[in-house]
Amino acid sequence: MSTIIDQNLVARHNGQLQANLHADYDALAGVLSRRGVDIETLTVHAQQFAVALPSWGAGTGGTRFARFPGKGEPRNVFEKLDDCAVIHQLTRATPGISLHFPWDRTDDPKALREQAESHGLYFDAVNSNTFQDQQGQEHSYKYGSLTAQSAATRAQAVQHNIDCIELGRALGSKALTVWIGDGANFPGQHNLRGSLERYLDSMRSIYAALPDDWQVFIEHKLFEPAFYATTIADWGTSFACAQQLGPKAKCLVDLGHHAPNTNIEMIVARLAQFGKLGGFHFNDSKYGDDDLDSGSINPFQLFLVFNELADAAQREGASFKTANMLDQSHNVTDPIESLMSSAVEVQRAYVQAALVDRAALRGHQEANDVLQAAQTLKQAFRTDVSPILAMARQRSGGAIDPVGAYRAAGYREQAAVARPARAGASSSGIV
Ligand SMILES: [Mn+2]
Repeated sequence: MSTIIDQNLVARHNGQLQANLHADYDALAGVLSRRGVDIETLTVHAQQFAVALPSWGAGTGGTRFARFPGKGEPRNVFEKLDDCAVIHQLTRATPGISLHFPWDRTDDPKALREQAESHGLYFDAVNSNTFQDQQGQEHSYKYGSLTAQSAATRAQAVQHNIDCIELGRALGSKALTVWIGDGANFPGQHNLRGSLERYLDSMRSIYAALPDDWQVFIEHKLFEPAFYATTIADWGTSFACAQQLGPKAKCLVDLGHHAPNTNIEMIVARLAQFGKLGGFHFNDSKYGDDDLDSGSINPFQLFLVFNELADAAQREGASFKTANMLDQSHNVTDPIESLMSSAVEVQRAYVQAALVDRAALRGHQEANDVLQAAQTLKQAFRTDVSPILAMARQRSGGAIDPVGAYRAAGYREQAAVARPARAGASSSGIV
């Protein structure tokens, strides 16, 4: 596997942190051992974790008000791939990349796939985009895409999704994620039921184009850009549509796409129970679809989501799988640093969830010992598993301190020289 940052530099950086890591790891091993937990099992578990990177997260996203680009931002999908390779090299937790078309469209998918494979990367779900108009496009999506009143507009949106499947096939992807901004800004703007009927009709055509080993993920979002009634606004609508479409259709949960205080872990449990949990877009939010770094606002919620995933995995065994992806927009940080930090935070929740004593939890639940049940979860959440994560990274060839190693390597400074900014070259956004 070829690496972008010199592995000797990573090894030297790790060397400086080695002694402290071993001391912390040994101390944690002792704590866990008193609880009957083997730290080595958890470290192997951590090494198996993977979350895919959003190609669009490699650049500065901006808000509805402004975008303040950073230095050395990737200007095309090949440069995005390089940044993703750096993130994976240092974290060893992000081997997948989720592309967004047409932002990441390439006429040479073979070259893109070869570049990815040379860095040990693969392509996770591909995302279609019918929430904005592209240059030269015949029909506008101003009044909707898959739900548009105009049959020609709907057909164009369906064809774009089919094109995404074709390009995804060439890249080795196995899933298409569909998020639409369709909806209404005014009561009466459209017929609420008619809009969903047109959506289902369009999705049936997309579903029919899926290869046998593919899935389609329906991503719901409460509001924005439609501020009165979004067609696919909630998990109930998403679930109903996935049921209507068939076994290859599943629901995708973006953590930021719910009303404040929504019990997202319960949505996860429901979708898992009924076999319709397809995957995630991880991020965090305070007010709405803020697309903040994962775990930066509400790490307990992230832990509780993974607690449900651990429960589902225990019930269903190896057949239980979800497509896990990050989906963030970085406005004030270096996107590479944010994505590395987020990958580690999601991995942290994954390991903490594995620490939950499920037999004890079940016992407390059955005995109605509410306090001890809550404490069982809290004990796992309160455990600082950082030494396990760092050890897992190091053993897999990554960095004990990914952000520290990244800064020491001077990657951003080199990218700033190699990638002079071009007007309009960035393709990042909030999705
Ligand atoms: Mn998303």
